[in-house]
Amino acid sequence: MPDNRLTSSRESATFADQEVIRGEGGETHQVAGGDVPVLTTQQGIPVSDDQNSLKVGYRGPTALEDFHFREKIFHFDHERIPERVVHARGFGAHGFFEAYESLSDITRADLFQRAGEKTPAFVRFSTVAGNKGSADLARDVRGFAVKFYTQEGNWDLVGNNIPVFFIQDAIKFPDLIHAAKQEPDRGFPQAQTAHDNFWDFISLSPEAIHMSLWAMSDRTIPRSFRFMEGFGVHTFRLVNAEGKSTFVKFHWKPKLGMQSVVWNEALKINGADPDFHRRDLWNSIQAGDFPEWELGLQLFDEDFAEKFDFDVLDSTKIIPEEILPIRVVGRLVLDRCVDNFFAETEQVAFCTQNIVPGIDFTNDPLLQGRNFSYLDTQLKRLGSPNFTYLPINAPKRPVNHFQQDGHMAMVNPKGRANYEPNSWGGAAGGPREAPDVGFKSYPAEEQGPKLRIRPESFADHYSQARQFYKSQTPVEQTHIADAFTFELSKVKTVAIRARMVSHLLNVDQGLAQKVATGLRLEAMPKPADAARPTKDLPPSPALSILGNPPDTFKGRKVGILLSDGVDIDLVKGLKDAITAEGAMLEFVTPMVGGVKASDGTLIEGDEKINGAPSVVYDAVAVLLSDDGAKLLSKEATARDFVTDAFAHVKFIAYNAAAMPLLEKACVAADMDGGFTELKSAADAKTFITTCRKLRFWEREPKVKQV
Ligand code: HDE
Repeated sequence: MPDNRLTSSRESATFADQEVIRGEGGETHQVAGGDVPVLTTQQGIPVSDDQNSLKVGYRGPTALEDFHFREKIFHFDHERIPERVVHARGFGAHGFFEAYESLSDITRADLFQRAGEKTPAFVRFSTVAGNKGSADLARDVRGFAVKFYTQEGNWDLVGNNIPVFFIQDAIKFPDLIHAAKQEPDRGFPQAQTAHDNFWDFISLSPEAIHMSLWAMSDRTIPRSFRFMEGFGVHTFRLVNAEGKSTFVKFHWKPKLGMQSVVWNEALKINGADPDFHRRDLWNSIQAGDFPEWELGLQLFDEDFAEKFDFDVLDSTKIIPEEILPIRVVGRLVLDRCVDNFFAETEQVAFCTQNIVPGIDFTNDPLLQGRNFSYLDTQLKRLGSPNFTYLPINAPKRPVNHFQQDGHMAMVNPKGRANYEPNSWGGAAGGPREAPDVGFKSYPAEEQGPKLRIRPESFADHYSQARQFYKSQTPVEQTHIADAFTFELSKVKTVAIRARMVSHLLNVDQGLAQKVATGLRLEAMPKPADAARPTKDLPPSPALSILGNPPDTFKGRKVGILLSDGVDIDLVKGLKDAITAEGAMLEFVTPMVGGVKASDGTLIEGDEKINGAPSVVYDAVAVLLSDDGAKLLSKEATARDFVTDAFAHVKFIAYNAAAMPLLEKACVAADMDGGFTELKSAADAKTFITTCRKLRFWEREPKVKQV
């Protein structure tokens, strides 16, 4: 019998697909589902009854001697470890880094020596301010932390998706984070900076203004981890075999280009699917659609550093790509999801101090502080200095040292020698240092008085903020003004709103005016006192997301709303066009069991209409029958599906029969170039080609009046 079903690109998992590996090995016994391992306690004692605790009498108290019950509850009670003090919510995946060329002239780091060499890697993406259980689409910086398991030890490049930071000196980090997280008296708001404490701190810290421009841009509401850039932020050093040092800034460029959502969409995604980003990464890797980034280096010497307008040790500044081009040297591919979230994503410990021979630090005061903080925090979080033995943290090369014992010591070398020098001779004496191959710090010359100062060269806080704003397209500039207006509207203290606007006056008069108007400030404040006047730097086009579109719809997802009786050829044509582009699709149906198409084919639903609002898709299609349109135009969730897609300036495909729904959703009278009518299957290709622009931005001024 022919299989009369049409499914989307997402195959549903069956129970049989799921690998059961818990408790592998040991004795087995027969149950209804087959031969399974015998359930045991942690001590390996076979368990006869896991449903009932041991009681005295039929309705009596539980006996203290019920070791199985006590062990089970005891372990459960201790399942949680402290969440990260920042970047608590994260999602990780495995992959590899592949070098395109040998960089042996610049660095002796092993992973950069041989073209084509692959180094295993683990990446954890995160939000900064929210707690572990917060929502993925918070307006926030994203962490982009990469652990490279090189043949000369682990190198952690613990970066963000924004190339600058809020503060210049690590000593301010606790203040910044306290101000950003929930207010201590009330414990809210969480996972958002739209509150008084945050903007109070920022408005009192001019050094934070540049990063606030980035934070209020669309960079902080990415569509997916897969469509984000990453940055090492600080200036690091690369050191070659001759000991020559070259300064470097690290960049990650997503192969599929950058993409963000719009703010109203972000708010709604958080409700519809708080796991939107992690689900997206998981699904794309499981589907074999492996996310990829290229590693780019900005390389420079002391001479460049001297001549550059800003201090290269100041993490609130970038070096524009137009001044110092990026050299692409390799790619990072994420091709494997974790087997166990806790063991890998939660227990992974990134430390900025983890560098390998050929890579070194600079005196960036933020980096210097980080080098203390990460190791320190891992001890608290993971509970023992032996966290380096956890498989996710262990180097993929042998380790040999004389450190020993401690909580949870899992790798305990044999033999007598636990110190050096010793006179036990040969292998019995244990490892010894190797001056020829071991890590050597770059012998930078340092001297001077001990001072608690901020260098003069760090004093210009506004010029690059202005440059960033000027580098954005008009649509992006509007989003920045809207984001400031939104966040400051949540600030109750009017003086703080005005103080922020006083800084924006030093960035761009027009931006300050838009925000002041948006807030209905009674009077425009005076510009904030500035240590340095704002320079009018030339725009850096590379800083815009919309100015650098991807020109593909690959990796994106279409939501197709269907009803019973839909024309099967239209559905097939659209599915084919989407698949040919390398994009994904989901069928959204009135009932999850699916719809019966015109020819009787069962089209299985991926989502029920109220479980998949259009915010979770990049573009939508509404393909209905006459009866289907009649039904769905009375269904609020179907109307929202269309209204939201329209408001979020998405491309919309429809068939003629769907018009009653478009009318009820109040979009029929405003149909614009973002709509494509699918008269026949051939029109689907036109629709997908149109979707490569990702959004129909021309519509935005028409749907936003306030
Ligand atoms: Fe972090 N940061 N940070 N940070 N950071 C942590 O370490 C810290 C900074 C970044 O997925 C903590 O393991 C200080 C810049 C990422 O596990 C902690 C300062 C950048 C992650 C810490 C900074 C980052 C962290 C908390 C100011 C971008 C998540 C948990 C000097 C270049 C890593 C942990 C993961 C995590 C300290 C500033 C990125 C407390 C003191 C700048 C991606 O140690």
